[in-house]
Amino acid sequence: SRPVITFGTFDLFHIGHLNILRRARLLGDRLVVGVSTDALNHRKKGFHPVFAEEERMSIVGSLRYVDEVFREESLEQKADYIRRYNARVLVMGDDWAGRFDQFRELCEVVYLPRTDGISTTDIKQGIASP
Ligand code: C2G
Repeated sequence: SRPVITFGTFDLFHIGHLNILRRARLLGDRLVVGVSTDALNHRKKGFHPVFAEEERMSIVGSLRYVDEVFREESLEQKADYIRRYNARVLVMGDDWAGRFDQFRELCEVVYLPRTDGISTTDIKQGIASP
């Protein structure tokens, strides 16, 4: 089998999120998604996501492209997660290009182009200042 793994916050779930998960799933026969915890986001970005981790995990876990979700507790545990889920491919959007190249000794690493013109940050700004 050929499990694919990817990671993200997936806050205010939008079409860019759906596109990358669909394309990630096509690179293997099973997709496992690490959803960043509220605490990890707070550490990483300095604020909490709009939607709580339980809600973000439920949304991502209910998609037809997604076979399994787990909590991504720390950015530094990627190698552990790759091994635990026996991932053959790590997929990230190309905003992360080059950042995960060290995992090429464990699995393939693929950066997919992001969907243009949409982001959680833009959605939040659009709602705040219509
Ligand atoms: N994404 C995309 N197109 C967009 C927006 C996001 O392809 N318009 C992709 C990102 O490149 C990422 C995934 O969707 O691969 C999730 O994006 P975020 O929720 O912003 O997650 P991020 O903060 O990048 O978290 O360990 C890494 C982190 O957990 C990644």
